[in-house]
Amino acid sequence: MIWNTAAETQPRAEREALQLTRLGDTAAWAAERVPFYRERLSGASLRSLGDLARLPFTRKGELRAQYPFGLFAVPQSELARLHASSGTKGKPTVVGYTAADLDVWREVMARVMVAAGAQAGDLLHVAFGYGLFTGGLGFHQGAERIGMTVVPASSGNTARQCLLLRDFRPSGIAATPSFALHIAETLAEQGSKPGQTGLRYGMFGAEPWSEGLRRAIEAGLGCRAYDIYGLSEIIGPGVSGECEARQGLHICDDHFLPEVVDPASGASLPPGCQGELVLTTLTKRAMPLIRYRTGDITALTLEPCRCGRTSARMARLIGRADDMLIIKGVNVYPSEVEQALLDLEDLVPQYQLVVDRTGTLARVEVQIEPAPAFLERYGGVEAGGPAVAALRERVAGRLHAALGLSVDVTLLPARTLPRSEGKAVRVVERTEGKR
Ligand code: DLL
Repeated sequence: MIWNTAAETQPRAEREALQLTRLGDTAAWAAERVPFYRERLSGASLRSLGDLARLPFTRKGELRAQYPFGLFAVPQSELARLHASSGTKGKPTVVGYTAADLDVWREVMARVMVAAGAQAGDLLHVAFGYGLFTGGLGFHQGAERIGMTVVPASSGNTARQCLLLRDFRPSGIAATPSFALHIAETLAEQGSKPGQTGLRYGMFGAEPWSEGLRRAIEAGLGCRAYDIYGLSEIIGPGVSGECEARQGLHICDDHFLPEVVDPASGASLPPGCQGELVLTTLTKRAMPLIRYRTGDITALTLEPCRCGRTSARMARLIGRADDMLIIKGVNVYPSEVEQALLDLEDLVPQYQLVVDRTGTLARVEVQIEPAPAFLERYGGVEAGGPAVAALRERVAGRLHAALGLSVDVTLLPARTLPRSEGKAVRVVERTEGKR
């Protein structure tokens, strides 16, 4: 199903003409109303979409420097809503929406949710956090626009989430993939079989997740899992999402213009090349952003999709440029470790990477938990024994083959790794003397 056929299947040439007109309007709007952009855009001529590459980037640090309201293009009285990014360091990045911006957000959410199978009349369980984080309210408003029945469960309280899922029997669920997995694990512990909740589709995002995790969630919840991407600075969830084909995420590119650049040099990269996603808002009024460096690593394609949508698509993210670890000179994204591990039967699909930079060379320890069936068969990990040692070897061998890197592997007792109720923390730094 397609939510907005006219917009989503618009021929590419028409789409690009619309993008150019909207880009000109956005640049003029920003230059006129935001001092930060006035100088940067002075003398800019936007005769073709290619001219965009000559404009300066906008970076996260510059947004922080304008805290809280310095980048707004409308007075506070014209703002309908504020949200803030979930960053953990220092002050949050504040974003604002006019009433018209909220309408755009509902529209793009409706598109990505319908692409994942959402329909009017369905019951939707929203287990993203509600509040300044854009996840909960973003899905909530999209669901209302479609005409769904929303259960605003928010995040946390996993036992209660399981109770609601069993008793209300929603058609869809929206959550971070790590929280969805935690819910699936808890349902299994309570004796529910996958499929018993009646879920048909799940919409997951807000953090990187691998195909292996997708399979684990689908097996655990008995539903099809779809990837939805977005970031607060641009709008929240709804920038892009997968359709039935699940061959990349369709970008709502009549509202957000994508580019991919080399993260080091900033040079534009052609379709198919992996690099940093840069987004320009085309319709946002409260906080237009021009060439925003998302920090997210992906590749674009303009190839037609079998679903009929004509938008640019982005590949599933492998992670953020700043999540990349450099271990013994090898570049590693946590999602690559996840992908290598999740197909191993004898493990639960949970892991943590402990990075130790206290020595001269950074080391990484991969902490994992054996599956309950394995523990039952061979006893706890504390007991040691050849089966535990063999499993450790197998994991180390798999990681070496996938990453070209020797890592220390630690098997932990059941339920020791922290379970996530929002965005999972996969990488922790070991400080001296602390294990
Ligand atoms: O996480 C918005 C969102 C909510 C997206 C719910 C999808 C679902 P922020 O808190 O500003 O906004 O974090 C944005 O999260 O730059 C990516 O690094 C990461 N991210 C978001 N979606 C995905 C995804 C929300 N599908 C940051 N896959 C982004 C991988 C994702 N990473």
